[in-house]
Amino acid sequence: KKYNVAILGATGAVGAEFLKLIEERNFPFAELRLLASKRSAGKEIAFMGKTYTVEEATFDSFKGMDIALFAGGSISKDFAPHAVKAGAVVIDNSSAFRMDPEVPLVVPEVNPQAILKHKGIIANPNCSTIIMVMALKPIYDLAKIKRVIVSTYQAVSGAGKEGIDELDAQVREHSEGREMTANILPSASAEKHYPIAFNLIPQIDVFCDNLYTKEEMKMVNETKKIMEDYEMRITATTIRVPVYRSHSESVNIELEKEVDLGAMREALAKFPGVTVQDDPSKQEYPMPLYTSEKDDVYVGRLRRDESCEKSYNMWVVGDQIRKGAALNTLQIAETMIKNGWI
Ligand code: 2RA
Repeated sequence: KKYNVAILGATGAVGAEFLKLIEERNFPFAELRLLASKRSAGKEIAFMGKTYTVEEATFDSFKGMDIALFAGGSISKDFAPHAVKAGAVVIDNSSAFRMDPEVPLVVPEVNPQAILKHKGIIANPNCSTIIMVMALKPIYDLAKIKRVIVSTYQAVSGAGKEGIDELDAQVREHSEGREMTANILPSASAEKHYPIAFNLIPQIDVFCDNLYTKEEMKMVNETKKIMEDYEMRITATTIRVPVYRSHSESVNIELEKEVDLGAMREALAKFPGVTVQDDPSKQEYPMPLYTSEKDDVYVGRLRRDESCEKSYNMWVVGDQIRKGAALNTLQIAETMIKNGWI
C-alpha cells in the first residue's frame, strides 16, 4: 500500500531532510504535497525525477492526505487540527503538542506502544531529548535510572537553516577581519543576539521562571513522558556550540543498582539505532563532525562515576536533523505502517 503524504515546512532544514530520507528509505508514498508559508510558495523542488511546486499551506491543504509530516515551528498549532479533520495522521515536530496528555510523544525504539493512543496527532520529541533517551532506554532496562544530570553541546542546525547560515557568515566575517553579525542565536525572538562562531552560548530558547531555559525543561519533562517514569529526577544544562548538525551530550546517570560496564556496553550495542564507539586505547569516541548525516546515536566514554555509588558517565552524540528531527518523525510513520496502525 502507498500513502498520500503532505510535508508542512518543506523548504526548511527538516523539510529538506524529510525528502532525502523518503528517497533513501524508499518510503511508500503515492502523492506527495509540499507545503510552506506564503514566503516559500511557488519554489520548485526536484525530487525523485519529478519537479514539485511548493504550495502555500492553507487549512484545506490536507484533503486526501493520509500522513502529514510537520517540520515544526509555530504554524503547527494552527494547521494540525485541520489536517486531522481532513483525515490525516499528523506527526508534528514542533513543541506545541508534546506535553498534551492526549498526544503521544514517541521515539519508536523506546515507546512505540504509545502511538496506539493517538487521536490524530503524534508528537516528535525535542532533538536533544530524543538523542538522550536513545542511550538511556537500554540502560534503564538493565537497572532503573533514578537520576540524570545532562549537559548538552548543541549544533546550530537546531535553530534551522538560518542558524547554519549565520555560523557560516560569522566565520567568513571573522576571517575577513569584519565584525560578526548575529540575529538568530540564542533565539530569534530573544532581545539580544550573540555570535556563535568561536563562542559557546549557555542559552537555548527562552528562560523560564525557574531560571532554566525552555530547552532544559523540555529535556526534563519530555524524558519523563517518553520513559513513562515521572519519578526519575533530571537536571539539564543546554549549551549552543559552533557545530553544524550533531548534538553532543555529557550524561551522568544514577541507577537503582550497580551494573557491570560490559553488560551496559552490550545492552547499548544491541539496542536498535545505537552504535557504541568506545575504545580509549585507540582514542575512539563519538564526535559531532563524524556522526552527521548518520542515522544512529553514538555512545562512548562509558565509565563509572567514581564520586558516587551506582553512577556512570557517558558521551552521547547524534545528528540533530536526522534522529533528532526528520528521521524520528518518519520512523513513527514507518512503525505505524509496519504494524498496520494506519
Ligand atoms: C535546538 N531543540 O537545538 C532545538 C531544536 N529542536 O535549538
